[in-house]
Amino acid sequence: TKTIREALEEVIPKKQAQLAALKARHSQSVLGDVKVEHVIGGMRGLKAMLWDASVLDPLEGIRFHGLSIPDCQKQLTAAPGGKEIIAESMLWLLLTGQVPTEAETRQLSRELAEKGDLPKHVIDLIDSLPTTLHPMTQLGMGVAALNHDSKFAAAYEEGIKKSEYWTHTLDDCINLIARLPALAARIYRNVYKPGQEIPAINKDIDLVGNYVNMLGFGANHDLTEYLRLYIAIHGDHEGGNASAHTAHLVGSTLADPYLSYSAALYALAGPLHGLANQEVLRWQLDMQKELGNNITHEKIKESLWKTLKSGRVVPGYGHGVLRNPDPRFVALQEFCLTRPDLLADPVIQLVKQTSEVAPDVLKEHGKTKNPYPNVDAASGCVLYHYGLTEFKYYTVIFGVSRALGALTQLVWARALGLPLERPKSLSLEAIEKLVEGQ
Ligand code: CMX
Repeated sequence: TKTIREALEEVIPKKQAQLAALKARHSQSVLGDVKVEHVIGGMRGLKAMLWDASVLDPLEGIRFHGLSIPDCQKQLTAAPGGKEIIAESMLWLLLTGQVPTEAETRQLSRELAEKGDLPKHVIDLIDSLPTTLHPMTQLGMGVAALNHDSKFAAAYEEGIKKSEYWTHTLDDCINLIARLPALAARIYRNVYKPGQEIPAINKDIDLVGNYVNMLGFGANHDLTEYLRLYIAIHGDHEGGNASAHTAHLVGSTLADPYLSYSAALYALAGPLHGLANQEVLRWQLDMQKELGNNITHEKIKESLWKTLKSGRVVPGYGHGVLRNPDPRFVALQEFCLTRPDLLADPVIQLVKQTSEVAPDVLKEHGKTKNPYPNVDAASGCVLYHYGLTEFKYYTVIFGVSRALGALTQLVWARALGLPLERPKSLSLEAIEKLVEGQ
């Protein structure tokens, strides 16, 4: 059985050769035009980043090295006694481009469990924070403080060759992914369940199994399965989204993976990005309170218009790239459809009913380019059903997940020797001058 490092050692030279050939033959080939709308419009659609592990098609959604979410559900290893994809098999796929064997997946689970304990200074730091500090702020601080033990930073200080960057980056990325559950669980316990003892990491189970144990929900098999699926399918969403892009940008300065991912978490903490999953549930619960019993499509429609007319966005709908319902939303909805207790839950029913009404309302409203639900429309309500009701915490779970993709790409950016990112900016006057007479 190969280790993840051995698997990478096999694929890296091939990818390096592929990149070298592309550079030699096509450095000056054109991929598209840069228009003024790109410069003033958040760079939507501008092809300007290399990101190999996943590609987002506007109509069919995300593919991880060519595999759709249903493909992954068929091909990637589940936990013993479980059915859903686990984080380790997704991480292996993202990093190597290969579907791991069951033995490889289990070996990676063990490696992560063995490396999962937090150093004392991080425990002390997190325990010293006010419980009123947003859990995402705490997560970013804890991740940054883990850089105390960065192998990359230490090796860089000693002086290493560029060709060795990736191996130390890999050490840090694996250590960080391993430690995120203990960090995220500690934040949850401090803020919401103080005074309870956190169970030790079980070396024989998977990353998310341990995470759910440490959160205090280990006895709930369905929640554990849900979080396995959730964390696997939130793992990567190509490179241009704000959190992935931030990790990539900061990493390009050769700041170590802890600092790079800490910065990414603060991008994820914005309401237009990861914080939306906290917003969605709050908004749906307010809607439920407002509409009372016997909620009809008509009543939901009125409530949606109320949100829109007050100048707010409908959280959980729309997307920077997608132009169809998000297949991650579909996968999470399907999880609900197979479980009668979830189907009977009024909040889950409301989320489903809202997804039947909102696209037409948003089309009529006429602003958003994508009137369909994104993943955040569904993700929180299942957590709520299973008793993880603290929705300020939901983005933290997203943050545990997104590490899989963002850190994968840091390893690859260093393996491929990608340079410091430094696009050209222009003043308004400079843009006017350039376009005059065109
Ligand atoms: N409700 C109301 N209006 C919306 C909307 C929504 N859900 N989504 C987009 N719009 C509006 C935009 O605010 C924009 O209006 P203005 O021209 O007045 O500024 C207009 O439609 C065009 O926007 P767009 O090009 O369709 O969308 P963007 O690429 O600019 O933004 C996103 C994408 C996700 C930020 C936006 O759809 C949104 O705010 N959605 C709600 C928040 C949300 O669900 N975020 C989670 C996204 C997934 C994730 O990253 O986690």
